Amino acid sequence: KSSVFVPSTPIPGMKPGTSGLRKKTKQWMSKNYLSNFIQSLLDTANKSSPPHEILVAGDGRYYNTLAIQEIIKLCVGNKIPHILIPRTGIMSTPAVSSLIRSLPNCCGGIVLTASHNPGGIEEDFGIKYNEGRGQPADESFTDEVYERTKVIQGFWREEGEDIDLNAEAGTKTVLGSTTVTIIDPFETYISTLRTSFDFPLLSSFISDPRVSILFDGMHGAGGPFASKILGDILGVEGLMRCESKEDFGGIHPDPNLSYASDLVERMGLLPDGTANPDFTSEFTLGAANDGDGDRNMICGKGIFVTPSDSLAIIADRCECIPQFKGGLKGVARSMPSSGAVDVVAERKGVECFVTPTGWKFFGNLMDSKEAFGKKSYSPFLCGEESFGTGSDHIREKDGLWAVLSWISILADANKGNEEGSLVQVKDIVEEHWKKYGRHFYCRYDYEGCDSGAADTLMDGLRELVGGGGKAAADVGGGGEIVFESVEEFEYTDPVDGSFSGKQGMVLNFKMKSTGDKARAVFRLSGTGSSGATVRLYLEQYDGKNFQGSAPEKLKLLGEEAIRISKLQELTGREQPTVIT
Ligand code: VG1
Ligand code: CO
Repeated sequence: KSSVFVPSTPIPGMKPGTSGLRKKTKQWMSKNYLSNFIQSLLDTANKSSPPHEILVAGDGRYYNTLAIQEIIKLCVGNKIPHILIPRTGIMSTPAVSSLIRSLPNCCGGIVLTASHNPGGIEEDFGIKYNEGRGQPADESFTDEVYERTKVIQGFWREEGEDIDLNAEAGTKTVLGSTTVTIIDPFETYISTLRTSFDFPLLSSFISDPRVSILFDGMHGAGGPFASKILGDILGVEGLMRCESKEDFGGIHPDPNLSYASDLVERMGLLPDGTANPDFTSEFTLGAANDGDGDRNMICGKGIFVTPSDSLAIIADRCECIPQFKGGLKGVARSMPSSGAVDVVAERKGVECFVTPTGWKFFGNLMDSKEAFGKKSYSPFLCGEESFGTGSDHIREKDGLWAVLSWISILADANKGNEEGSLVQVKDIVEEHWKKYGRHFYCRYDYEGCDSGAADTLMDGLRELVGGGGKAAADVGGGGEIVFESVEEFEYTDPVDGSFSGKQGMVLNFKMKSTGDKARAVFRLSGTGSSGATVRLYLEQYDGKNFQGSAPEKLKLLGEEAIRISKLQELTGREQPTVIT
């Protein structure tokens, strides 16, 4: 057996999106598809520094095991000295990031996941690459991979025995000039979380008989990690759907009001996120993770915490988390996320960045000092409206980290409260709104739209920039919501100067009676595997009235945005697929 060069020809459409390349599983399984992409990826990684050690892990979805076995053969063919595989082949994305960071010789990780997209032979599979600091590959890297997929002539491969993915951690197999080592998926990540949080404090709070926590793993990669950390170590009893499954039990593993409906119901909530007047939940905290364990949804008894509010509240109270004892130095949010965290940062005198969608933009800010010799923003907090929250303990969003942050906040709010009734999530959120005002927020997703129609919609909005089309857009509007302007969001990375254009169209509004600002943002999703998903993000600040349902409050704004963008005429959609 030896390494052979297998001739192949370029396959179109291998352009990674917001977070890796996502396609239908069957496409990945078609001839040379996986091999072409992996060879292009290894060639790109090889350019910066020849890969010495690579981690290969996935979220456990259908094709995970087969793909790992094939990628090993390709890595052996490419004479990569060392490959690390977690036992079972399954690791959450945050655990991957933390492990890469802990290994001095590891150049990166190939992560087999389509994250929150459904899994199975008829559904989605995907591949992401995380670089040596544990961060998602940046645009220059993924652009380079794409360029190579367009000219590839073949790939290196070496036939060999399959690796036993259930072997004990530490088991080594030598294949050609490569050593494959099975490693423990949990160890490093658990010790990272132990340095971020006060585990003894958390477990003593959890053991309080008044406290009860419900966690939904959505049958994703976060499940086994939650069982170990929340269950075995911290004593949480309410664990649901924590065994990972190849098809996520047939569900859409995206923790939001629509797709985590069981949890939402058990938390005493209606599908629009408001309290169910006929049902009081027994749970203090409810949380869910997505397919690869990097997203989180947070609910309390009868209250849903929007991800943007969750970030703002964690920022406001972060000093109760050991990681932030020294004081918060920087925060960031993706542009479509609400401005709730901006207000907290301003009051705390902490620098606040607004970045394009996707976690890769946070990494440079976190590493500004170490990797770029600039000012340090550590400890750093960041998040996205798409149920992503995290910090610089790793370089990915982290579903479990967010849950532990909320348990820390609850424990702190109940310090010294041994007998009375518990301070609940609802109390914490309402107190926050009282202090800072409320950023009402929700998102409409229109999935599976025609790509041409979606592009026309965005182009139409682009024409309104600069006020040229303002008069036209105003016709039929008026009333309480006054349309002000349209702008296109672009970003120049303050650390390395790289530029990202076309990051979303922002429509600015003002409320006539109060002068409060409102905003509607349009973006096309970069994580789908077919067609186009139009996302419409709605946000309205209210400094006085905090009560009520966000979708209800934002209905008028939504109608205005839909009218101005001509969404209905262009896409033929009467209703969004998902409101969250
Ligand atoms: C979506 C979210 C974005 C998130 C990305 C990856 O991207 O909007 O905030 O970073 O998914 O999340 P898009 O381009 O579809 O809007 V994950 O958990 O799927 O890796
Ligand atoms: Co994810």
